[in-house]
Amino acid sequence: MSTNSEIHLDFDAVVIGAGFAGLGMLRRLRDELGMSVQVYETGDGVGGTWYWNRYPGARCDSESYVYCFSFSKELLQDWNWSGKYPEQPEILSYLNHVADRFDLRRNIQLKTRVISAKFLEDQNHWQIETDQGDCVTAQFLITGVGCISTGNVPEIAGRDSFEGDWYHTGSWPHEGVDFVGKRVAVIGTGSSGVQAIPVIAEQAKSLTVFQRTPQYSIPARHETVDRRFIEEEVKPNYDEILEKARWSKSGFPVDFSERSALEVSAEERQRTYDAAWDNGGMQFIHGTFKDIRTDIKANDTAAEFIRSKIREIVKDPETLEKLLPMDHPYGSKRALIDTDYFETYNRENVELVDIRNTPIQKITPTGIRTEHEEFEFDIIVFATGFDAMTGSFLKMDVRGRNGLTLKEKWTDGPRTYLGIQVAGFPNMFMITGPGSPSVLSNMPVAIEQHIEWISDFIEFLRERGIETAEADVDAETEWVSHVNEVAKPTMFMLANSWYLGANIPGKPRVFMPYAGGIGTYRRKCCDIADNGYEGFILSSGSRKRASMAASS
Ligand code: N01
Repeated sequence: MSTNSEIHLDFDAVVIGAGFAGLGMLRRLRDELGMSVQVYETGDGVGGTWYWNRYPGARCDSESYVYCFSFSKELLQDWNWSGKYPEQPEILSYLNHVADRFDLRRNIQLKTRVISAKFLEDQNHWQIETDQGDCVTAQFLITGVGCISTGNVPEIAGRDSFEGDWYHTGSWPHEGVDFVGKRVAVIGTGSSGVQAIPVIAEQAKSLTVFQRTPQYSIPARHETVDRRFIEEEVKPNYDEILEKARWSKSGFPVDFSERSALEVSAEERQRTYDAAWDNGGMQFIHGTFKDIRTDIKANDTAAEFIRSKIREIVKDPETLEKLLPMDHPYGSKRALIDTDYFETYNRENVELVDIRNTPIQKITPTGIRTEHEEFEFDIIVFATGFDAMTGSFLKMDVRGRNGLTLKEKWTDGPRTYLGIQVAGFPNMFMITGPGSPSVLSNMPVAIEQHIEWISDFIEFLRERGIETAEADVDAETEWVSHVNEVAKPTMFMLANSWYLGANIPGKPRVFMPYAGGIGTYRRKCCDIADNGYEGFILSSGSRKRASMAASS
């Protein structure tokens, strides 16, 4: 309902997605800013990534005590993780607990996909439509659609002719999959594949892994959580621990090494790598040497160490040869940690097919045919990743000023200011959008930084009666070149990875996340806010707005 002088909006803000980002944003806007908020979520439950990714072995690579929200001291003290790394069912329970504890569900509409969002220029607000027939208006549109949430099932010839069952790791059936007695294929050896393969191998009659790129991976050394560490060292010091994570390079409260791999003796280097391998986890990439991500010679020392470990583990010489990563530096693709990944290839029921040398020709009704062989399967698992960072945005019809679509705007790759806003799309805020550290950080730390910064910005706008905030196109251009500059000297540019969009045929090859570190990025965001939100065009419209009171 609108009149010339007054516009009635359905909501102050619409949030898309009910994962970590959407839940946190809803709580903050509704309970701290008193805004009316509607969340739309495609799934029939909350949880985002952790709702969909239920494949066997799914868990997070961040240690559990830092994979959480930090906004509630009581929540931090009350919640007890059971594993060193949080497992998917437990993360999902945690997010459901958050939804219940903070009474979030009443503003979340499940089983509802946002199909379009249009900025109505004459009225300075967004109109959002869903696949359930909703058509609502809101001053702010906030996306919490996830960075790795639109699955990539490659269009291999004959894919739809397969008569067995097939699954993508990113949309796993809730009732689970029974592999017992089954001949199973897994295509893909990224984070998902490396986690799923050892677990599936234990259950299946046979497992054939189709590998395009061999991986570097470090043992996770997953175990039950160290209760003494949590009760005596973490819980009493949570504030300091989380503050350290917030200003760190990658969202973890760890000390990064200041030593160069090239300035220590070979013995010292070996000792350092051995200790990190034995301790397991991300310490190998963060805590060994400062230059393994920036200097190819330093990187070679780490890469060769990992190859030496793979050689120690894998017994069959032919399989070993296929598993040795030789074509890209360590850490140029997402760093992996695993549980018995390489050991799994010593099992009698596991076979590895190198599809670089013998590409898949087609999927047949009964299995997979490569150039050299025909395989029969009951189940094919696609662990083939995601159309990351932009896929979930471009699935929706998002239109800004002059009817420009986000798809048109991002034809040559995503363009954003801070990974938070897009010029020409006023009042649309992205939580962990392309151009922000997001996937290069422990995700909850990156997500919360955006939730806080965006909601502070919205509060600033509301207090001053400013109707729209919009990234300035020059600020956006500068940010895009800064993101590129920062990525240039890193190893990330030396591999075909989803960070670069290289996994999706036809996707522009652009490095999408900000590689300068979450702490540095946070500082930049704070400075921009302190300078009156420089780089944003702020406009006060002439219309009076009557918005709903905070949701009841
Ligand atoms: O996907 P990926 P993912 N034919 O893109 C192969 C997060 N995550 O789901 O390397 C054959 O990494 C592809 O080969 P190549 C994490 O950020 C976190 O595993 O492109 N193969 C690769 O081997 C992660 O990085 C956690 O040559 C094809 C695999 O499939 C991100 O999600 C757990 C192919 C895809 O690997 C994505 O991980 C899980 C094709 N056409 C995920 N297309 C944890 O925290 C692709 N591949 C533990």
